[in-house]
Amino acid sequence: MPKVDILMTGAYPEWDMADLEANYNVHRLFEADDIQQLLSKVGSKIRAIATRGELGASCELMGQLPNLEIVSCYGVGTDAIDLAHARGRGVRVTNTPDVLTEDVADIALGLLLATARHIPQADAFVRAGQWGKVAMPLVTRVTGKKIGIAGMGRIGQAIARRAEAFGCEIAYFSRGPQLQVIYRFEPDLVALAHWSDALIVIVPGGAATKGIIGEEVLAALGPKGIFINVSRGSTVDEEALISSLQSRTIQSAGLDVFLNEPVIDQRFLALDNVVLHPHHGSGTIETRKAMGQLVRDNLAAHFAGMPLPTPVV
Ligand code: 8YV
Repeated sequence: MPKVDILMTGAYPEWDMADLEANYNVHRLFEADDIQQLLSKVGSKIRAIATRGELGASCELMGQLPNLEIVSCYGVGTDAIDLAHARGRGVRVTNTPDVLTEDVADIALGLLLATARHIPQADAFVRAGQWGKVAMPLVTRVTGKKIGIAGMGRIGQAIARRAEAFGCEIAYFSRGPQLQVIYRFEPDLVALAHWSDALIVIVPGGAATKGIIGEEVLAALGPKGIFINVSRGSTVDEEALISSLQSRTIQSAGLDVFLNEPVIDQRFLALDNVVLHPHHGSGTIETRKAMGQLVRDNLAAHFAGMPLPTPVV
C-alpha cells in the first residue's frame, strides 16, 4: 500500500520523526522556504496534519488541503486548531490528554516554589559568590498558603492534589462546580484572586477565556499575591500583568506561557519578580514519548478505520 502523505507544522523529537518517516510520506511545513509553494505542490495529497499544541491548524491552512481527514495534535490544548472548520468538513481532530497532566501540574508547583522561594535568585546568589558575604533576603513560604486555581479539569485537579500535600487551602474557579472535587468553588474570579495568596491559571485557551486575567483580577490578588500561568498566554491581559509586576501591584509571577511565543515581550526580561519558563510544562522525556506515541496511535487508528484513542472532534 502506498504511504499516506502527512503534513507536519513543527518538529517532534527525533524518535517520533523516525517513526513517522518510516510509516508516512512526511512533508515538513516548518522547513519549507516557501510555504505556499509547498502547499500548492503537495496540498491535494495531504490526508493528515501532525501539529503541536501551540502551532495548531488554522482554517487558512486546512482550507488548502482538500483531502484532509485528520489533525493529530501533540498537546492537550486545541485552541490553536480551528475546530469549527474541522467539524464543518468532517475532519477528525485528536489531542494528547492525560499523559501530560502530572508533568504540567509538577511545573505549576515548581514555578510556585521557584517564585515564592526565589530559587533562580538563590542560584545566582551562590554563583556570584555572595554566600557568606551578604545575607540572602528572606522569602515567602508556600506551605499552608491559600491557593486559588482557575480551571479545575484534569490538570487543575493534579495541581490541587499537590497543593494539598503542601498543607494549602484550595478554592477554584471554573465554568461551574466540578462535582468530583471537594474544594470550594468560587464563581467570581476577582473574589478568588482576592482570597488567594497564589493564583494558578490552568483554564483552556480560546475565545471563552481570552484575557480573563486582567487588571481587576491582578489588583485583587494584591501586593503579596503570586500569579502562576501554565495555561495559555491568551488567558492573561499581558499589558496588565507587566504593569502589575512593574508597579508591584502583585508580588511576583511564574510564567510558562506568553502571548507571543517564543518571542516574548522583552519587558519581562527586565523584571526581577518574574520566573520565566519556555512553555515546557510537558517537556519531560517520559511525557513527550507518551505524547508522540498517542499522536501516532491516533493516526494509525484513523487510517486503519479503527476508533480514535483520544478524539476531540
Ligand atoms: C506542549 C501544550 O508544550 O499540551 C498542550 O496544550 O501546549 C504543551 O503540552 C506543546 O503542545 C508541545 O509543543
